Amino acid sequence: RTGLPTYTLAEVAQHKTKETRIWVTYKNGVYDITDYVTSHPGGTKILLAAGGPMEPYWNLYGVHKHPGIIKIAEKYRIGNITERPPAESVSVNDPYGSEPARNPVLIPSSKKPFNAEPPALLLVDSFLTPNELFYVRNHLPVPQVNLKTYTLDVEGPKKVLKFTYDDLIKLPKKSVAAVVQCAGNRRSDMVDIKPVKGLNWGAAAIGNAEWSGVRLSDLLKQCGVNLDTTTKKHLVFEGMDKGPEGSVYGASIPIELAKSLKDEIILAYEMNGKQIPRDHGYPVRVIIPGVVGARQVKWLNKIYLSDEESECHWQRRDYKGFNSSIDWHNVDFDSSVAIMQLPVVSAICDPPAGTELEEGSEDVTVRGYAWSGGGRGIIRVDVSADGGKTWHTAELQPNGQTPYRAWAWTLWEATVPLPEGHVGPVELVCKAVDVSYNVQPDGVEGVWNLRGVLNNAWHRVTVTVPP
Ligand code: MTE
Ligand code: MO
Repeated sequence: RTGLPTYTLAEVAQHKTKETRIWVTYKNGVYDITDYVTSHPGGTKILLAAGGPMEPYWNLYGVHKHPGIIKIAEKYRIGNITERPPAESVSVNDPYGSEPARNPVLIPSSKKPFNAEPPALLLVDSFLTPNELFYVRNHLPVPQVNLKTYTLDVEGPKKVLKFTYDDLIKLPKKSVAAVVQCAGNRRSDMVDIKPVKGLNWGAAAIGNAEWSGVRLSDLLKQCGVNLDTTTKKHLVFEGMDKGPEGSVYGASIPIELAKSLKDEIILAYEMNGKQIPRDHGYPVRVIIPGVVGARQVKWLNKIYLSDEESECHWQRRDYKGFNSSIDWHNVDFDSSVAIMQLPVVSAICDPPAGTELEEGSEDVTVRGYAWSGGGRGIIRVDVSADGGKTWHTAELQPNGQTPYRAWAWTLWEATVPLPEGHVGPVELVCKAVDVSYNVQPDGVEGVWNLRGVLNNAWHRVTVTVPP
């Protein structure tokens, strides 16, 4: 439409709240949706697009794919955008020149290598996190893999077997619903205490998917390895993604852990019933349920047993915990243990921080996730709407998991009353208890560490009731 004022994308980006009015773009139109927000059938989710394009969200939710919606939108049109975002130019020498396309809904914390998380609000919509919304944690460029020439090397004591993709998919298929969580999830809450080195993850560097593939034990057997009797000390995995000096991403788990998980470790070629996307390890990644993301090696190239831990930087010089008095001048990475099973954690996903509740709200409905490493199921989640003084027990969504093999997460919901006539800020807090009665620490201070990993402190989110 012509005759309307024009705005730059930067101008649109300044309109994200009711005070400044809420603007979004669709194609080359600018829309002021402030007055539409409260009547949106999808609730406040529409605010995720505030200050930016609607397309990523419309593509996510099929309900928007009908012509009527454009008509509704046109009522709110206030202008046109002056420019299109510049197309990213790629140089031929860029090691990141052949990265996969990504869903624009993901919020990047770094672009090369690509690291991104979805808005946490979207995590609680489904027990299984959709592939295109699953957080991405890459340390290196995504390798280009040709299915026809791909092989997975599995080294036994006497022979090395090379499994092609076709070999793998012919073997019995096993599925497991399991969380993959980065040790750095919720790192951004640690930064307020003291600076940490690492990507500034919010609370969505976690996802829960159904992974399908081949049992590791089946491949090992074919190579003459019996996990029960082996005297080797570590099970080592190598990826295909290479750094500039040729070193590859890799990881290992102690053999005792491999023994206890046994048939549950899978070499997955499917994620939620679809071929694993490139960002998540196409064509094959290992899934070690209950264990930190860093060991779930993607683009799997090689598996072997060893008396030594993986030599990889991210096994030996990273992804370890320290006390809060250790900093970069006195850290000795050899003095700590590589993170494996993660501690119990939970987070509030809905409402997002900063949400304005409805005027006169008498209660607030809070939703989130909880999970613990090692298959320890969640038995309780507590929610507070007064900064942690009083608690309400959340309702746990049934997830079909057994208590000591609960690899998947637990989604929960609680409606918590607010004091009568309350206006102003409300500090929402959640904390979970696992089947071993492990609990979360109340504050970040005690668990702060220089790399900002393992933040499982009570999760706090402040929202407000307008006057
Ligand atoms: N595997 C390879 N080959 N390269 C990597 O950079 N990152 C690890 C792990 N496996 C990584 C990898 C880390 S730290 C995490 S948290 C998970 O993959 C993230 O998995 P996702 O990107 O599928 O969410
Ligand atoms: Mo990670």
